Formats: sequence, structure tokens, C-alpha cells
Amino acid sequence: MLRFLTAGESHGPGLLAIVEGIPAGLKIKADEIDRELARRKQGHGRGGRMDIEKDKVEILSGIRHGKTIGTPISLHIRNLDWKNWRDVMAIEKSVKKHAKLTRPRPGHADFAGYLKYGFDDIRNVIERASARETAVRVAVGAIAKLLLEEFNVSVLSNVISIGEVETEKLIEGVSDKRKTDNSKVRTIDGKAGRKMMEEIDKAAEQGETLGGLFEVVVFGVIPGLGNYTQWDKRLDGNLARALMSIPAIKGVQIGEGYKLAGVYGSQAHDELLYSGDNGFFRKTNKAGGLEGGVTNGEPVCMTIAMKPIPTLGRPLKTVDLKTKKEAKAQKERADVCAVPSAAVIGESVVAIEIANTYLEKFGGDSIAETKRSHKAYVEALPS
Ligand code: EPS
Repeated sequence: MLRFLTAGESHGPGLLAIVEGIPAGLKIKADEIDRELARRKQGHGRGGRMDIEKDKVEILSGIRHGKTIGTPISLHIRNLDWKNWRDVMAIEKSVKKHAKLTRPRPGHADFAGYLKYGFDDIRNVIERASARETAVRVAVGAIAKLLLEEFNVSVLSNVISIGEVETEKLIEGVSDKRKTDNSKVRTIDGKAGRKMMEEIDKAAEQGETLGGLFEVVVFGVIPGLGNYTQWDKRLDGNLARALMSIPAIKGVQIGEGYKLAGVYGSQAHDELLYSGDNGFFRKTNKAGGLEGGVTNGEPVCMTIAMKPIPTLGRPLKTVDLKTKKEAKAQKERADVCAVPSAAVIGESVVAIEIANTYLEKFGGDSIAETKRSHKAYVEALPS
């Protein structure tokens, strides 16, 4: 099965991931990973840091002559901003004195991390709590996406709202990669996209930040991924965990989620139909492609809620941890809105979870072996 760890501080020398479980024979080019990294970096409302970083992956192991060889894949992304932080983030004891961060931002990991570790400098918390880590997770997700391509599965996203500006929902459950990639707020709805950008500019002028909603949809999945026989094999649970682990994510809905809580059962479920031409089919997908924690053959659809970033131009009240006096929360360079980037990160973590279910179900030390087993299963599915 697929597993990975990441390491690296936001302003340290770089980010690392070690990925284990990708079968041998998968074609991978660094450019394909870089393309995903570039998608994550973009978006109206990103801060100054994104002008500094290039986000190019260096592959250190696991790939030979363009193909995986079944060994752990190690990935490295350099932080180009590191050169500006050599002293503050020095590995060895620094000769220079550095001001300590002691004014936690409400909504950030600052205060909880200070209590948990007993630090006297919030810098030790924020370097790893930072969403910078997601760059290397997107690199892992890019590999998962390449694996899924072998099975004609694609994972796409679409921003549905930023602040109070919502799309008209005409595209619910569908994403058009070309349109979302061309949108600076990663939305398929051009008109709403323009309003979202205005909303972000307005927030920036006021020293504010904005969150929003985005959907992630998995197209082309076969039925039977995930498992209802044990709690930790239920795919809906694993998708929710993966998505909730993205910084600033506060909610994950599968299918029509919250709406289903308020309607009769007869209106909440997707009736099963059968025709000679189509075999089994549904007219609706309120379940978001998952029943019992198992894919049912419909696209897997999730809606994800991101809170506004806690680093404000006009900071909230806090308490200085050293003096215990009321203070304004510390200001850091930050993004005004990172919902478009979060959508790409959402695609990536979902791709990792879905790729894992393919490997769990079909196994195989080589892609050829995984594909043989997949083909046999698909051919034997009742039609
Ligand atoms: C982040 C703060 C900003 C963001 C960063 C996440 O970085 P900095 O403090 O260097 O300005 O740009 O996001 C990234 C670096 C990234 O690659 O997405 C934070 O505090 O979480």
C-alpha cells in the first residue's frame, strides 16, 4: 500500500517526501510533477512568497530511466526563500540574537503549539504548521495522479465560493480542467470568478483574509474501492481525514452531505435503475459516489470548506505570552486568500487516497501486474 512522510520547515532549506508502495514500471517525469506544483502556486490573493519560490522537484531515488523501480521514491523541493532566513533558521546555534515571536494569532497553531511544546518562541511552531508543507504533498499527489491515469481516473477541482461570492452551481459535480486552470481563482464560472477576485481585492485593502468552498471530483473510478468491513478501510473516512489534514480546512462534505440531514429518506438516496443498454445506473448522485464507505461506480464528489487565513493585516486581539498583557497578534507576510491553491492540494490528497485503494484492491509489484488484476476484476463485474 501507498504510504509517505514529509519533512521540512517553511523557511528552512527545503521540503522532503519519501513515498513507498508505488509499483515498478510507472512512467514519471519531473516536469509532470512540476506542472502540478505550478498549479498549486497560482491564484489571485497569494502573497509575496509565491514570487520567490520556483517549486521544482528534484527526484533523489526510486526512478530509473523515467520509470519507477519499486523502491522508495524521494522528492526534494528547495525553498528559495531560505537564503533570506539562514540566520533565523540556522541549524547550528546562531551568533546573532533574533526577536522571539510571542503574540499568537487567533485561529493559527501558534498558541496551541506554544502550550504543547513549552516553547518561548512561536517561530518553532509556525515553521512546520505552515501550509508550505503542502507543496511536497502535491508532488506526492502528482505521482498518485500518474498512477491513476493508468486506470483512466482523473481528479479535478473547482472553486465554488470565496467569501460570500458563490457560483451559480450550474456545474455541480462537474469540472473542466482547462477552464479552472485558466481561472485565477480556479473556478469554472467566469462571471463568479471576476466577482471573487474583486472580493479578494476588497479584503486585501481592509487588511482582511477570505476562505471559501471548493469541490473535488474523482471521475472514472470503478465500483468496489474502499471497504465497509473495518472502520479504517472506509474510503469516505479516509478521504475526509486526508482533506481535513490540509491547513485551514474546517469541513468536508461527501455528495450532498449536510443537505441530506434535512430531507426525508425517500429524497436522500439515489434510486438504482437497470436497462439493457446501460446496465445498472443512477439518475442522481447525492451519495457522492460512496455507499458504505465503498465506491459505487458514480463519480466521487466532495465539497470542502476552508476558513480565512488567520494572519491578518489588521490583527485581532491576543495576549503577549511574555508580558501577559493585551496585544495585537503578530503580523507575518501571508496570503489574502489561498482557496484556489487549496483546491489543488485537495485534488492531490484525494488522488493519494484513491491510488491507495487501487493498490489495496489490485496489489502488484509492477504496474503490469496491477493492471492485469484490475482488468480481470472489471471484466468480471456484473453488467
Ligand atoms: C504561510 C505563510 C506564507 C504563505 C505560505 C503559508 O508564507 P511566508 O510566511 O513565507 O510568507 O505563502 O505558503 C507557502 C509558502 C506555500 O508554498 O504555499 C503560512 O503561515 O501557513
